[in-house]
Amino acid sequence: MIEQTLVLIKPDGVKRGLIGEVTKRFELRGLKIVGIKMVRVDPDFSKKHYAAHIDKKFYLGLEKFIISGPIVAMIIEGIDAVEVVRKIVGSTEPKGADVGTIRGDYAHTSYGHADEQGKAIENLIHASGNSDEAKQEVALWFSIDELHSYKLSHEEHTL
Ligand code: IDP
Ligand code: MG
Repeated sequence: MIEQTLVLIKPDGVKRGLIGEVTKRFELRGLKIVGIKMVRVDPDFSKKHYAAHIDKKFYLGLEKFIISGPIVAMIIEGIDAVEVVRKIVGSTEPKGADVGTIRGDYAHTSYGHADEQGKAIENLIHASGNSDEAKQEVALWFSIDELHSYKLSHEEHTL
């Protein structure tokens, strides 16, 4: 199934200069970036995006983190893109994330360290967790006219 999913390069990823490294990984896998922009999130928008986490003990730290600098938001399209993108991104805690994933290659912080400091876990990337979340998040972050329809060269060559 061809799906669209939301990926955010969080403020830590932008500050680390990882925009190119992250987008490269999706592009080399053959996935298509159909929308991309740099944005600064405010507390109200954070509450919309992280609505499912508002009551969690780490929410305030998460909001502080997500509004702390510009974010690169992109919509990625491809076959089962939600699942494939989550695999490329790796598990939530960088310490335990598999080497070869973005979180496992470029970060190493732990839940324990984040909790000790009263901070959100800084894990470079957000990616929609499932198909329903992806549909909601694509609509929240991008308007129809910000999404583009085109063929990658490998799609043209297989026609
Ligand atoms: P995900 O980003 O892998 O989907 P979620 O459970 O949806 O993980 O959590 C959203 C974000 O909240 C995480 O990426 C991380 O930045 C932060 N977070 C999640 N759980 C904790 C925690 O226990 N302590 C601190 N921050 C957390
Ligand atoms: Mg999530």
